[in-house]
Amino acid sequence: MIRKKAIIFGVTGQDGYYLTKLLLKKNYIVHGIKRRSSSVPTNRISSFLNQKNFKIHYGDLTDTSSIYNIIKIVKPDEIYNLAAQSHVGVSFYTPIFTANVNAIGVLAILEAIRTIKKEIKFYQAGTSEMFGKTKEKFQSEKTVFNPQSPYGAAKVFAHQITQNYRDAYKIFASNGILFNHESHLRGDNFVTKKIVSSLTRIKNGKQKKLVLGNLYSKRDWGHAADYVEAIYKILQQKKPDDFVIATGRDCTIKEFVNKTAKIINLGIKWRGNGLNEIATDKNGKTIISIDKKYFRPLEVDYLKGNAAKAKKILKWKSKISLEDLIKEMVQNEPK
Ligand code: NAP
Ligand code: G4F
Repeated sequence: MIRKKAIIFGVTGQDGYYLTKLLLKKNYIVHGIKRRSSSVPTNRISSFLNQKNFKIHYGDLTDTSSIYNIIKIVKPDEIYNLAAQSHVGVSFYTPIFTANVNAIGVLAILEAIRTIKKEIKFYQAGTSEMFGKTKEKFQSEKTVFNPQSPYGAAKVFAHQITQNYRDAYKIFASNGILFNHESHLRGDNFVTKKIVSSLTRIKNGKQKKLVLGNLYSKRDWGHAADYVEAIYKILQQKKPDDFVIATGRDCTIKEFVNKTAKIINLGIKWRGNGLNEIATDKNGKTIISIDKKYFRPLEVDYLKGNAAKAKKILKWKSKISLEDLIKEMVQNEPK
């Protein structure tokens, strides 16, 4: 039996873990690309490191030669580009690095595919951040992009250059437009992980306070394990295309805090507003407060996706509820 070969850029990240697990289960040979500077040991993927169908290569999306060489050596059937400077807030501090990785890095992969082997199928990890400020209640593949950060703007370039290579060179290049998806493997500085970890530590007497930014933006949160199934399906279609992947539910940051507090049985009461808003515990002690430093120069106020196209064509829908996602995150917190 001939096994399919896949390259995953961004293998050490949250989605990298879930996608590797899925592809290994489907009998792929997976070539994961990690940076020299990736954390050692690569915690999320350590369980794959001794599997014979999993191979690691050093590479960096800012180093075009490394991308070219890996693709030339492996000549994979599929490439999944999950690599990015993925933090929207950080992109305001590192805009040029973010653009180099998230925009030019994608072009470098496409150029390598075009010159080495045009039959390689390519997946680009696009994002709901590309919609940015929008008037549309539900965002779909037809919604106009209006990004509000260097991160979002770089991802729009990546999305459009992927479409451009598809049209110009007939490369099987597809974009996912994924809304927020989380898990216990989410990076510590994203808001869901920060809330779950901090409230758990507060409950266990290991932390005094959780400090947050904007409590009132709305996000459409799903589970990463569900979303990598959609990513895989996108590359198994007969023709390349772009798909919104979302749950169709929205929730504010404050509602997420309340749901988490309820799940871990931590009684909290809110009072005040703006920068003075706080939450207290049952003894009246402040356990949540707000700091300006976590606000962004521009905010994306609400995101809620319409994944009807994915449901119809990919036969995909989100299966894990927000409550179950939070429970899974809580259960995996250190005791
Ligand atoms: P993540 O956990 O932050 O992982 C990002 C990955 O990119 C890591 O493996 C990181 O490697 C790698 N990376 C960063 N800079 C790189 C560079 N210069 N060269 C090569 N690799 C580099 O992100 P995620 O949540 O798994 O998301 C995966 C992708 O989906 C990202 O492109 C993100 O922008 C996009 N996305 C995510 C969401 C979401 O809600 N999670 C939604 C929409 C789109 P290191 O370990 O070396 O840092
Ligand atoms: O968790 P966040 O940092 O995620 P954000 O900005 O929505 O981006 C994530 O989802 C995108 C998909 O839409 C991905 F493309 C991207 O790679 C990333 O995975 O922030 C969520 C919301 C924001 O409105 C932010 O202002 O939470 C608000 N927030 C409030 N306090 C905070 C905090 N965000 C963070 N990170 N930290 C806070 O203390």
